[in-house]
Amino acid sequence: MCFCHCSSTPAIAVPVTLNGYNNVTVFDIVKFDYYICYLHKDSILYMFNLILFGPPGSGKGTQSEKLIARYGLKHLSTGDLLRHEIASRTPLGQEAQRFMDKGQLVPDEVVIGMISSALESNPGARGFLFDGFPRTAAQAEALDKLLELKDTSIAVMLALDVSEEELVKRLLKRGETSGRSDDTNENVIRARITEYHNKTAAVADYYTKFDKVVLVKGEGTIDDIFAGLCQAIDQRM
Ligand code: B4P
Repeated sequence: MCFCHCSSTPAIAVPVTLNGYNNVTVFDIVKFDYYICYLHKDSILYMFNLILFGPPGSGKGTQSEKLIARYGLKHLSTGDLLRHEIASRTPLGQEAQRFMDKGQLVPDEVVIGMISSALESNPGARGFLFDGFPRTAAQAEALDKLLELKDTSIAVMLALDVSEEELVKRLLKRGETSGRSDDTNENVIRARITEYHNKTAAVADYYTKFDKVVLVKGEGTIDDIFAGLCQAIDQRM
């Protein structure tokens, strides 16, 4: 089969090796012209990594579930990873709980180590959705370096915009049923929001320098917010 000057997607799939990647099928090749190939965005070679950013209770976890279902990304939530460690009563979990119960961020080295292992254990991912990470400038720099080792980078940071009163209302409501100790006490919730302003908001400044931040309205129905996020992603893909 001749690949040269082929300008449309071929009709049959033939495993080939491209740039060291095995089993790339010709379905992945939308144009193959004089050894220059352009790969379709659905190709297994194209990684799309995004950060879902926002204060506690802004809906990162809620929207992440919908986004990974639509875009086939691997979901990495540091909050979920930490809660898993706590539930498994590991030394790391016990250390993390002391910070989380006070509404404070867990030390950088702990969460960076967790994300590094999670990236290592997902070598075939077509892209990652980072939920609740990075939360400090040091975490952002570490993430960039980890992705660089994989020859990839962050494509976009989607920042959910929600007022403080709405955040407190949502988290107290979740605390009625979630069993999460950091959601039941208003003082702890406000401490988390203060921690966000003191340490996490700067992460948006970091990615703004690279023109990667898109602000998305985070109040309204879950479906409307999801539509806003999808629109921002589709423009960057
Ligand atoms: P996380 O688990 O990341 O969670 P979160 O900030 O509390 O909430 P999220 O924004 O995901 O809100 P959700 O969708 O659930 O962090 C927990 C703690 O872990 C942190 O305080 C910190 O101590 C530690 N931690 C995590 N990552 C860390 C890191 N990188 N470095 C250091 N420490 C770290 O939504 C909240 C509620 O709102 C839900 O009940 C939901 O149903 C509701 N909701 C969502 N969208 C809504 C909408 N549109 N309208 C009404 N309600 C809505």
